[in-house]
Amino acid sequence: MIKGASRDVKPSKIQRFPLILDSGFLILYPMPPRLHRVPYPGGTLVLGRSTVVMGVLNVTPDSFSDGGDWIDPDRALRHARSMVREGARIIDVGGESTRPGSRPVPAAEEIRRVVPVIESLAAEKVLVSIDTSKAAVARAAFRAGAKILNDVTALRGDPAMARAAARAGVAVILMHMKGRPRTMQRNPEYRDVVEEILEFFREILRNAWRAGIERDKIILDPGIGFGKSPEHNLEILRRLDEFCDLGRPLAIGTSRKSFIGRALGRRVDNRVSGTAATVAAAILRGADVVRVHDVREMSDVARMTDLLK
Ligand code: HH2
Repeated sequence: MIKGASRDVKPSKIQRFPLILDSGFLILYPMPPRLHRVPYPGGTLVLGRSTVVMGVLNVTPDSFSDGGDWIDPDRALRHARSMVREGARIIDVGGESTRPGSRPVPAAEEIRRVVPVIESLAAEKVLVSIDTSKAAVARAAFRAGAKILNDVTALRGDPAMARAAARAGVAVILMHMKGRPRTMQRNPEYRDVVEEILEFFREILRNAWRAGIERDKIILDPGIGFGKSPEHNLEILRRLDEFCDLGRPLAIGTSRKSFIGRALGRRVDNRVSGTAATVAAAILRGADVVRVHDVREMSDVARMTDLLK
């Protein structure tokens, strides 16, 4: 129970807790955990009970933290299997880096990288998401067995994407990005970063619905590091609970990102502890899915943090 004068309580908190007025004081009771059932072809992802760990599989030569490590399909598969053993419930397969300054990859090349890996994982009944913003790549990935679309452009990168996702009936992760990867880190500015992302989410939820994507299939992601300064990223994480008011589950990808390196003075291969702190904080403030590279460590963090909610 939280007690305090009404002026101390932010509107977003009031919406989430039933309250009783008691002589000028608010008495706030936490609500039971929110449960979301997110359907995908052939199954349902239940979110809100225990945190879902999404393991990152970058089949790219140039990703910011593991570029080139998994470009060979056999190595990629072995790595995906070990992430599943270590606790990943989703494997997020990507064939194009979106790191700051990166250049787009032709669709045919992206398809060549991701499809064989997705086919093998799907045959092993692994739940796969495809990290792409190109409709042609998404369609090939759905045919190969991917059940979730993870689009860092939130359906704005390719006009054919919304329809491709709606037709396939996949679950969809829609991420906020300000600008484009090539230029997004050049001095990003916001009036209020959380308010602007909330407005963006409201608009893309409407657009997705108009395109025929049911609301219950959508997971939202504020896009840590995508057109944000280190301070913006910290503020998003401090105020993550404000996104819960939209009534959709939240995914978050802080893993090994540069704001952690900046805060701690650590290089990309030495950010596991910093990532752990961000994952725990995000879970306590409402994250349902955590997108991570270090699956063994972050599965422990998630399980332990779930017990502390
Ligand atoms: N971050 C990256 C890529 N895809 N998808 C979602 N939903 N959320 C994220 O935060 C996110 C994402 C960037 O990380 P990574 O894939 O490791 O690097 P790269 O883009 O260089 O391949």
